[in-house]
Amino acid sequence: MKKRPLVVVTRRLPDVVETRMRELFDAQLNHDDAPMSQSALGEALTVADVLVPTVTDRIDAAVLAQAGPNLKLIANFGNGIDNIDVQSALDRGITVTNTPGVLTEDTADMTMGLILAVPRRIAEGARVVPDEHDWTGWSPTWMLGRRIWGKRLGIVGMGRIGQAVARRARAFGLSIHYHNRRRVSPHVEEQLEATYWESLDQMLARMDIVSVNCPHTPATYHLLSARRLKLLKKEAYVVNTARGEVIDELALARMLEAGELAGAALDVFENEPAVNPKLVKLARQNKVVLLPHLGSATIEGRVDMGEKVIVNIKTFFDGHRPPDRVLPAML
Ligand code: 8YV
Repeated sequence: MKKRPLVVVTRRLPDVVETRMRELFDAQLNHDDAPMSQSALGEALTVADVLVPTVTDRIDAAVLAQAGPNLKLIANFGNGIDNIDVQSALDRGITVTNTPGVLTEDTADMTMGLILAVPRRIAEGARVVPDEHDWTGWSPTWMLGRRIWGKRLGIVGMGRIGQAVARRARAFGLSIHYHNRRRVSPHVEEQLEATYWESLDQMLARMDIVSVNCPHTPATYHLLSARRLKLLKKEAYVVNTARGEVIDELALARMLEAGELAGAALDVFENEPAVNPKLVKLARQNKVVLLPHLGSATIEGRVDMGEKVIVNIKTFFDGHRPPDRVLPAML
């Protein structure tokens, strides 16, 4: 009988996923879910055939240098691969896979929630009834927000998630604008009634709401730099469910503090789990809504992600190309 691959999983996964992994592989699971240190990751790589990391693991060149001869596959539990030095892995002959597609709709739902949250003061309003005993009742001029319908939404990154956000946003009466490395097909543009902006700078200057939906790569690091953020209208809102690194977080916090933007709703941060204290203060003042990286946090989504990881490992060890290989062109 063929030896079962030793699969090291760095974090706790949904029960059904772990059970299936135990059935198929020699699975080394993380029962107490404590994040692994860099040295623990390095040690795991010396023995593993497969590593299953998550966004909380930094699989950098130093960790990869400790990889033993058996390590053939890094099957990331997650879509984003910025937690892995993929080039170093590929140079060592290690295949890398991710979990695209299965978290698109959940992340787009959360993005839509955040698009509504700040202008319509949802998080702020939700605190009034339970926390403040002095709600004296409805008033025509109390807690007024801003209308969503008829506003311009600028999507930065029109991939799967960006398009899923656009589909939802159209139903809310937003007009769809986007910037992307490559223009999407005329068919998709037509379906979404989306306007393409080749110049990100020009788009930013004209939007009411900007949603970041691109991956974090060397090319998108601080894509929304201090200079670009300054191009936004004072009445604009910024939403980010992609990666914190795409926005210069400090510059954004400073502008919000100075009242140079209407608000922001962020699900991701530059140095997770640390969040810029200025943003935390602004959240207490109800100028921003901050979520703890919940974009894909549904039971269904996490089970589907686990299923993808399993299929990637299984096909790889059955001698096939795993369906979600990360290719150099994607970096
Ligand atoms: C996941 C994500 O929670 O898949 C991604 O890229 O950002 C998240 O939704 C995380 O990556 C799991 O590793």
